[in-house]
Amino acid sequence: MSKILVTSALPYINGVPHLGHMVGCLLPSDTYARFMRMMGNEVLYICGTDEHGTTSEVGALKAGMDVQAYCDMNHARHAKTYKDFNLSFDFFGRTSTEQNKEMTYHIFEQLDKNGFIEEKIIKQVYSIDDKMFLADRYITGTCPYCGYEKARGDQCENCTKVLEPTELLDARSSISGSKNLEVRETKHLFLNLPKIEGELAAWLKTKEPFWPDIAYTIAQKWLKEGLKERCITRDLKWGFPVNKPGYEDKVFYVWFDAPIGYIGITKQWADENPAGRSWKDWWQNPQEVRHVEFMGKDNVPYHSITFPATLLGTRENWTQVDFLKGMSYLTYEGGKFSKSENRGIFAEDAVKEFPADYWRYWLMANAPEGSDSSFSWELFAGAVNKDLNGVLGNFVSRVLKMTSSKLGDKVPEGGTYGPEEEELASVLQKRVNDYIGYMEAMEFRKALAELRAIWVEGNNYISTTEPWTIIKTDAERAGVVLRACINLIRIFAILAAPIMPTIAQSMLDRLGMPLAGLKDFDVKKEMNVLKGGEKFEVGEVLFERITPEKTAELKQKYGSAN
Ligand code: B3M
Ligand code: ZN
Repeated sequence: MSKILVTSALPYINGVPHLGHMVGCLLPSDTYARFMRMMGNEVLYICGTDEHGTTSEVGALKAGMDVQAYCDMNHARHAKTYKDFNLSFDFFGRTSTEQNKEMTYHIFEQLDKNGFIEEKIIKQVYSIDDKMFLADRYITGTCPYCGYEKARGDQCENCTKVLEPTELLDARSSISGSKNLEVRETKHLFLNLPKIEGELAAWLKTKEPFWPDIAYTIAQKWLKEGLKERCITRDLKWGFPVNKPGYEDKVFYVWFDAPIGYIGITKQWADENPAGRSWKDWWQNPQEVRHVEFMGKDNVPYHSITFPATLLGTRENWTQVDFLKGMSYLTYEGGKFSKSENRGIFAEDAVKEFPADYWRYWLMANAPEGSDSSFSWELFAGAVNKDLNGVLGNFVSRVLKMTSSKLGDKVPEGGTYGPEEEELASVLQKRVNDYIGYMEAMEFRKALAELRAIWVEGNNYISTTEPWTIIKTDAERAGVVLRACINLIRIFAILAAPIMPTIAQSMLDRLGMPLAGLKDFDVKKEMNVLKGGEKFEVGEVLFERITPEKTAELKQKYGSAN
């Protein structure tokens, strides 16, 4: 048994998670955590809301709320959505806690002591009316290159040019609209990344054979371009006040304390559940812990460069990321999800339309692993109707209904498996091994294709053995076939459990069987778990079909691509 620490990028508190966020880190991490538990490992799965930064201040301002109250409200909203999606976090915490503050202070002090912190004076735009320095993206103005009037201070969305906020014409605060702006000098702290670059590159090299391309290439690109010093403080009120004399009125930059949040949240988990739990067993135990992280590709640089460098600079024995699964983006009908333009389905609405497992299946089967993938209502309805309802659901109801009507509500007894069942077990064993291999490697699209192929084998078996025909002449043989099929229902449930936990449970409940593990999964043995005589229930249909009318209605309701 190994200790596996699973983390997923910590979602920003002010954002409303859409399907892209779900599939970009949350669902893959949950699937992996569930799978690794079923493989008999000791798993700790940690997540939480990322709460600091200007966006929280601005969000609270717009909502007319105090920032803390705004974060409390949104934290609860995130937690509910993830619960509805059945994410099996061991703990869902927050980055704004005392525990994280303590951890952030400690790490900063170590970095400072070891000479990795520099002081610099920089120029920033100050809004006199807002009484605050403005982050680059909170300055709006006319792009000097293309004339676009709503260019942001960091980049023009229209011509994609990267800008300095001082280049904007007719610049104004995005918060109040005030043009009463001036450039002021301000003193900040920087993390000296160039100083640790060599050490970081050597560390990264040890990951090369294991990390998926998407993460490794991004990290290498950053190193190749050469690292720059990174400002880790901000002139804001919402955040952890900097624990260094002369910086009391500044806070740490959100990207400094957010990844430390994984550790702070683990400490919160240990503090709130003191029975033998220690955060150090997970975070200061690199020899025994394998740390696997999941995130969208935009977050990869922070987790492969900045945060590992931060931990290296402390000169302490931290658990670093061992495997970084970077994901591409999911688009909505080929375009961007946008709350403000009312386009795309967001997670909290998704579970109101269909059970979470429908989404979990579709999203994982179409996970944007190598490149971006696109959600469309037709594709979604197609998968629910064909794969879930047509292949899996049909198999389950056909087998249970037929057995019940022809032979009664008990698993058929008598007779023994013959060559057909031997053959089925060996075909399935190969597929199961592949499925488990893909899940271990976090190649989710391939894993789900294999899972579906396993269900198809069940359908092929019942079509070729035709128990409905042989029952007329050989009831015992028909009973053997149906017993094999009922055992397959249990096997299919166990295999599907990391992806569709509720459906899996419902399948097992019909058979009165508990969930079992996946370690050393032996199909032949598993096909003999239900020996005959056990009571079962036919139950309701597992999946509802989605009609073309419903599909059209959903498209209308959630918008189509622009
Ligand atoms: N909150 C960005 C995001 O949600 C950021 C991740 C933090 S991980 C420590 O995509
Ligand atoms: Zn422009």
